Amino acid sequence: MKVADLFRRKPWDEPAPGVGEAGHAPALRRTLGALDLTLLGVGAIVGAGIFSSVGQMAAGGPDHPAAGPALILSFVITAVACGFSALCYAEIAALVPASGSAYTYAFVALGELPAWIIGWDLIIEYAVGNIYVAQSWADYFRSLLRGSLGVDFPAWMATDLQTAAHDRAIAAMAPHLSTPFGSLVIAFNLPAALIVGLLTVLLVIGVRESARFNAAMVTLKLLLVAAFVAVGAKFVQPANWHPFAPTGFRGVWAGASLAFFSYIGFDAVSTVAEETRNPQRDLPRGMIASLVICSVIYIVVAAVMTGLVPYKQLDTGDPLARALLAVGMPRAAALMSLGAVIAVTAVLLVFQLGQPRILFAMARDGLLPPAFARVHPRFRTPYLGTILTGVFVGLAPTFITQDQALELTSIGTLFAFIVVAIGVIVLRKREPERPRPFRCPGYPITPRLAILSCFGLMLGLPAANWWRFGIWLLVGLAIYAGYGHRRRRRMTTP
Ligand code: ALA
Repeated sequence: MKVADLFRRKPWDEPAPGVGEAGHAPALRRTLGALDLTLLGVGAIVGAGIFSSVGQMAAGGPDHPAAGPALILSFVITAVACGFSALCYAEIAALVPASGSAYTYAFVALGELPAWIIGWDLIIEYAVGNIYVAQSWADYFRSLLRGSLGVDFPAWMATDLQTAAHDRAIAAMAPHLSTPFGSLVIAFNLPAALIVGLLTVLLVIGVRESARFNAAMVTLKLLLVAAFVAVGAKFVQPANWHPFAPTGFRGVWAGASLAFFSYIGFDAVSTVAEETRNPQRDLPRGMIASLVICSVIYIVVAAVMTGLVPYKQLDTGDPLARALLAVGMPRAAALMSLGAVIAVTAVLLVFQLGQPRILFAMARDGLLPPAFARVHPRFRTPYLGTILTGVFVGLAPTFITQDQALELTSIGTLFAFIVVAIGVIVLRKREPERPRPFRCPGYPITPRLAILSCFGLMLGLPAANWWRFGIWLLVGLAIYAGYGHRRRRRMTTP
């Protein structure tokens, strides 16, 4: 293995490989515009973070201090950090409007090995992140069933093996886990598998159809968030905002790091570059607009939520509903469970959409098996990658706990954001003349601030995130040495 090979860069004007070759359909179908992209961004962003983890951010947890009402400030800090990154993404996505998002940008700017590392890392953001999101969906779905129909979905069909084994170990009897088959530990997350299965079918059928479904989900979730703000604002007690930052800056920073999860998603817009009619104009628009819209929503929701009840009461998985219940609005509270199911459905959809497109780009470059680069002859979607991602994300909640999935997601995404900002700086130096349809304002300060702020947020994450991430990268490097590097397509450096 020659060192120069590891840093061989992807040529700029290389025709999309596989196009027209046997076994490949012509190309993905270009049907999306700026509005579709903005809605896909909002679809991916507003989800489990604001409907659920936001409570623990405010109230604190075993491994992080409470942000308290200063959660509002945490959301502002993270919005600014993501803003720097979004501007970097916008520049590089318009410059390299190809499927694959940060993977492709790293290949063009830095070379094969960094690209592989980022491609592997993006699996954490998309597929592993969606394992967490699918489990959250199952939880909200069960509480919606309980709250609206009084039906209890059996716990043993909506859990994972590790949690089930743990529950049995600490309780001689774990009645909620007993099955019609006796005391067997049967743990499977059926709701998670079903929703992922349904979305996979939709995604195979078409990107246009998927974008329409997403638009409907986004409209509904925005209406429900607006309902929370409109109803909640009437009951805000400014006294609840004191003390504003109960654990000082430490709490605000930990809150900002955890809030990062809620912002993940604007970057997912870049994965549909090859399905966008005018990617150089619309990718920057979609990413920046979705981030701005969601930042405003988050800051307002955090202000209302922490104004409704003392922050310690928010230590729950459904803080928006809990806050409305506390002020005597049970109907509005029940609507929040519906809002969570709808919001999280869209998040699942967009990340299930993005992952196969990254695998598609990697397979097209020969770093992954060619099956991932197959395009369906009629639907013009990367169907095999979509189905494999669906099977992986649908079944993984049986083996991986929610915490384990969550602990990888934010750190992996922050790492990708850092590499994108580095890519912007490197390409400005290496290719200064190349026309840039979108130029990151404030260059070179903005990408540097993106790197610094993302690294700062990484430092604020609990330690378990770091070692899990290290192990993930080592496994990825082993696969690269054993498969990707040997099988990659021959390419010439530009
Ligand atoms: N931002 C997405 C969410 O909060 C991942 O669910």
